[in-house]
Amino acid sequence: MKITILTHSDCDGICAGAIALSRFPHAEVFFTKPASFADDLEECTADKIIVCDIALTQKDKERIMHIIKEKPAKISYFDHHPLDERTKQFLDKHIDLHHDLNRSASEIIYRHFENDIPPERVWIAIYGAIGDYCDDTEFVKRVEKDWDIRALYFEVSTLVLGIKVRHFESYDKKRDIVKALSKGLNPSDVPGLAMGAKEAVNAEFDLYEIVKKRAEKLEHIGIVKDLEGFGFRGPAALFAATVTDSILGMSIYDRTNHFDITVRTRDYSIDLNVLLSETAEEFEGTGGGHPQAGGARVPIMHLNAFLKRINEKLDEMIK
Ligand SMILES: [Mn+2]
Repeated sequence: MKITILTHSDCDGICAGAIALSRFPHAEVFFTKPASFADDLEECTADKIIVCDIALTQKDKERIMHIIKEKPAKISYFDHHPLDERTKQFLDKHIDLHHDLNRSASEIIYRHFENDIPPERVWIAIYGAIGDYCDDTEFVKRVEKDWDIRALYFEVSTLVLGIKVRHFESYDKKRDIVKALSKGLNPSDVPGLAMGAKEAVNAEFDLYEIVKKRAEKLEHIGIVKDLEGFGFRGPAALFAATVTDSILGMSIYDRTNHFDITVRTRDYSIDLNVLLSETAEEFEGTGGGHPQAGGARVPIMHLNAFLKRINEKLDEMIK
């Protein structure tokens, strides 16, 4: 039986993929992303397909449901991105669905396969959870106590930061990481990854200095625009909040007809997924993500109104 793992290429996706590969060592591993998932799923010829950490976009949802209906393959889907009720019901009926908004994809898939893989693979679940800011769960808090958490933090930092450097940009290099983790190796065992993490952390501290000079405050939002180094949008957004002492930070890029906005918050009582998806929609844009890490695309002409509306909503929230 041919088994294919389709997973996301960020830390959580790599870890979830490694857990799947640990369970099915002969499977093929392919990386995908929300924008290309429909094509990748359609082209997949495996008898069994395991999908991890891929959000279903509004745009492709109907097409994906159609593909699922037509495909004879057994599909398992492990994910934590928002899913509307109708799509969820469809998936529940037609595929093996494991969905939970409050846990990382890595935790979801680990808990599903935990009796069929070595117990030490729980480390990978913890790396994925921390990498996606989803470690504040009862499960992660409990298992973290079984290990030297400082060593685990070293490993997750190696992975999260190491994959940011050019050497690990390619899917082939990321697949090597998935294979290594699935066999019980740690991120720091992957040749070059720890040095890559050091390189990335240097770049991140340099970025902090740049953000400190360039960030501007617009009421509750710290903003940096068009920074060089597109790969550090999350930290840039967070630093913009920090250096301006704002609730929210945004890293904004001009994309000719729209703005690409990465958002982080320092106030964990705010749900960025809800805030960004609802507000972006008011201005003909799209937005969303996770409670503490999100993004939006907003048409050029609506940016100021979008920011004003976010500030109004934050005013209400902090009252
Ligand atoms: Mn994830």
